[in-house]
Amino acid sequence: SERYNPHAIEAKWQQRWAEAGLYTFDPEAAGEKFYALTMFPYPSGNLHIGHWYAYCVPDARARYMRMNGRNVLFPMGFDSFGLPAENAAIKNNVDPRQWTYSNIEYMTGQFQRMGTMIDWSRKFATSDPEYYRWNQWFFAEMFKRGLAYKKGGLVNWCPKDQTVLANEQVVGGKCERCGTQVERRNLSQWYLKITDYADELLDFGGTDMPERVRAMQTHWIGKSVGAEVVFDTPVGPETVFTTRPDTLMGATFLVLAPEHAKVAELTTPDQAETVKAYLEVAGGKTDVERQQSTDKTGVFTGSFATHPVGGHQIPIWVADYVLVSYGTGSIMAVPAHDERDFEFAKKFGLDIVEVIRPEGGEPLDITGDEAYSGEGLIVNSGEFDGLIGGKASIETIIGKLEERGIAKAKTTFRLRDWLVSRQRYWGTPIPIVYCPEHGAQAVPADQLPVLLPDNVQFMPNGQSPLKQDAEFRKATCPVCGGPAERDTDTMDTFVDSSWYMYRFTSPHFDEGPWNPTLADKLMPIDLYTGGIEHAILHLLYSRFWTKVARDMNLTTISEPFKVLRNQGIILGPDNEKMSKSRGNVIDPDDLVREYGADVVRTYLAFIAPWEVGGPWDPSGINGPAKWLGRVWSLYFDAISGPAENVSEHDLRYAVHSTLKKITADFERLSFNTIVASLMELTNTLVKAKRSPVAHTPAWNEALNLFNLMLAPLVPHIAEEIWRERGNAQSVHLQTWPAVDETAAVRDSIVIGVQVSGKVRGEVEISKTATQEEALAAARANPDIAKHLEGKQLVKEVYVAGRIINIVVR
Ligand code: ANZ
Repeated sequence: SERYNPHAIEAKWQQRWAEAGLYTFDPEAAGEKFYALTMFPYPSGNLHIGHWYAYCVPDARARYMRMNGRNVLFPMGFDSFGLPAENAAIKNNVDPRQWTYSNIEYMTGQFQRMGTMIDWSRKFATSDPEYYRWNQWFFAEMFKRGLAYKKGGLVNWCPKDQTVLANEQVVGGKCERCGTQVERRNLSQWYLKITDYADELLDFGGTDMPERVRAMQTHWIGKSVGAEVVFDTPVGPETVFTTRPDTLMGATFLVLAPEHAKVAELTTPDQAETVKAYLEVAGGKTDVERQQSTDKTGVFTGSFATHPVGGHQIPIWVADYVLVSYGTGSIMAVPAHDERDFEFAKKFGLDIVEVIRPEGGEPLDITGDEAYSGEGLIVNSGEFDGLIGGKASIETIIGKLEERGIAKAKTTFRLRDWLVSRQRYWGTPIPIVYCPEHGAQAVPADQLPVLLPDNVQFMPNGQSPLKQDAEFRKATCPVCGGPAERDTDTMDTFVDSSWYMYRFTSPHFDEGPWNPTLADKLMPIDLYTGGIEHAILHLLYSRFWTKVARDMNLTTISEPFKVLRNQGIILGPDNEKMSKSRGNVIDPDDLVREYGADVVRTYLAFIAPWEVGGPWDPSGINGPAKWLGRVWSLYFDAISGPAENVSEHDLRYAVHSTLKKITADFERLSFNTIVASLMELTNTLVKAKRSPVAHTPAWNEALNLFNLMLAPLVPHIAEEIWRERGNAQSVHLQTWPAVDETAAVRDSIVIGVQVSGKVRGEVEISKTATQEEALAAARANPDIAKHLEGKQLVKEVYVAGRIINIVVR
C-alpha cells in the first residue's frame, strides 16, 4: 500500500471538517460545557513556532475533553489594535488597517493548517468597529460610574513609541514593548479605577493560577498594613505612611520626595540654592533608577518638624529614595531599623536611635553597617518600652496614638489606577467630548461606535494623530447640543483583551458587549492558557474587568478563568530566545511542508514538559516523523519480520494500561509523556501484529482503541485511519474509550530472589503462581542458577507476592 503521506490527507480532512461544520460550537448541544481558550495572538504577520506551541498542544487537550462528552468551546480571534501595526505601516508606507487585516487573513490560513478544532465562525478582530464599539460603551459606562476619570500628574512616557504607558507596561524602568528607557511627563490622562478592586484582586479564591502568577500579582498590588502618623512642621501638619509605627520613637528625621508639594515652602532661604540644584538632578531620574541607586543622595531643607510623642525637633530632608507616588510621598526615617534610612543617616551624620532590640540580644551597634529590621523588644520608647514587637504591639501602639489624634491605621497599596489614554492612532477612540459649557461628557450609546477615521497622518510626534483631523474632532455636546471637541487619544489595547473571552460566547451580538444569557452559560473559561509574560498585565486587567462587569450586572461570575496554565517557551536550537536578528528562528510553515502538521504537533507535544518548554532540536523532529510512519504501516502494511509471541493478556495489558496512563496525563496536561506512552504502545502493537494474537478479537480492539487514543494529538492521520477502517462517522465525534481495569493490571509480578540471604536477581511470575512454579522460575534464571551450582540445598521458600528465598550450603 501507499506510504504515509501527510500532504495527501491533511488538506483533505481540513476541508471536509470545515464543510461538515465539525467544529462549530453549539451552545445548545448535549454535554456539560467546557470553555478552552488560548490567549489570542497579535496579527504580526506570521505564526511562529511559539504560536504553534501555544495553540496546538492545548488543542489536543480540547479535543480530549470533547471526546469525554464535554461541549467544548474553543474559539480564536485577533488582538489587532496596537503599535506594531502602526509602526509597520510607517516603515512600509501602508495603511495600518490594510496591514492588519491582510495579516489576519494570512495567519488564519496558517492556523487552519495546524488542524485545530477552533470554531472559526466565532472569529473576530478587536479592531472591528463591531467590537471596539463595546470598548467605548464600557468606557462610557465606567465614566458614569466614576470608574473612568481624568487626572493630571506625572506619567510614564516612552520617547520611542511617543505615548504614555501604564505602570504595568514599564518593566525595570523600560517600555515593556520596545525596551526604551521611560521618561516622566506631566500630563492629564484617563484612568480606570482598578484600585477600587485592589483588595478583591488579592483574593484568588475562584481562580486556579500558577503560584508564580499569584505571587507576581500579589506583589504588584502590594498591600501594606500600617499607619499614617502626623508630624507638625512650620508650614502645617505633615502625614507620613509607615508600616512600623512601633519604631516611632526611633524616627530621627523626616524625608520628603523631591516632587512633594511642601518642599518649596519648607526650604529656608539659606538652603534654597542647594535644594534647587538637587531637585533638578533628581527630577531627571526614573523611579527605578532612584530605587536601585546604591548611593543615597539628598539635601536638608533647613526646617524642622516636631516629634509627635517626644515633642523634640527633628530635621526635614529631601531625598529621591522617597517616591512621591507611594504612601504620602514623605516618610519618618528610622535609621536604626530601616536599611535605606540607615545608609542615609550614616552618610549625612544624622542621629540613629535604637528602639527595637532582638529578644535577648545586644544593643544595636550604630557604628556598624546594618540596621536591625526584625522584630523584638521595644526600648528607648518611654511608655511603649517592654512591648514585644510584632503585629499585636503595632496594633496597641496605633490604638494609643489614635487616642491622641497623632496617627490613624492605614492600609496602602502599591497598585495604581490603570492609565488607558494613548497618543497613538491604531486603537479605540476614547468616547468623550468636551463641551465648553458642560465639560467632559461621554458619547451616548446610540452614537457609538466613534469610528476611527481613515487617512490620518499618524507619524508619531508626541501628539495624538487624531488631533490633526479637524473633521474627527468636531462633535456636539450630548447635554446642550452645542459644539464640542472630541478626545483625540485612543485606548490602551489591553482594554480590548480584558473582555474578549466574553465576546466569543456571542461574537455577533449587537445589543451589548455580549449576550448575558450565553455568557452566564459559557463563562468562566475552564482552561485558559498562554504565556507568563502577561502575569500582571492582561491577567490582572481581565480579572478587574470581570469584577466591574459583575458590578454592572453583565455577568454573575467574579473571575474570568477557572484554571490558568502557562506554557513554556520554545527556544532556538542554540538555547537562546528565537529572534530574526539571531537567525535562529524555526519556521513552522517549512516544517509543515516537509513533515505535515501531525508530525509538528507531535514533536511540540513531545519536546519538553509543556509548562517548561525548551530548545528546538532540528533533528528531534525525525523521531515523531518515523513514529507516524510506523503507525501508518501498522494499520496499512503487511509487517515482515520474525514471528513474535505476544500473548492476548500482554496485548490487552499494553493497550489498557496505556489508555489509563494517557487519560491521567491528559487531565494533568502532561503531553510529552502521552507521546512517549503512545510510542511505546506502538512497539508492542508492531510485535503483536507478527504474533498469533493478531488473529484474535483482542487485536481488533487494540487497533480501535489505539486509533481513538491518537485522535486528540494527531487529528488528521487518526481520521484517515479511522475512515479507512470502515467507519462512516468522524473519529472526532467518538467517545474517549473506557479503561478495562482488569486488563490494565498485569497478571504477572516481578519478585526478588535471595540466595542465602543475598538478593541475586528477579523473576517475572504469574500473580497466582504456586510455590513450585515460583521456585522453578527462579532456578531457571541464569543469575540465580550460577549461585546454586554445586551447592547443597538447605531450604526453599516462596513468600507469595513478596520474595523467593533459597538457602544453600
Ligand atoms: C518607618 C519605618 C521604620 C519603616 C522601619 C520601615 C521600617 P512597604 O512595606 O513597601 O509598604 N515608605 C513609605 N512611603 C514611602 C515612599 N513614598 N517612598 C519610599 N519609602 C516609603 O514600605 C512601607 C515603608 O516604606 C514605610 O514604613 C516607610 O518606611 C517607607 F523600621 O516607616 B517605614
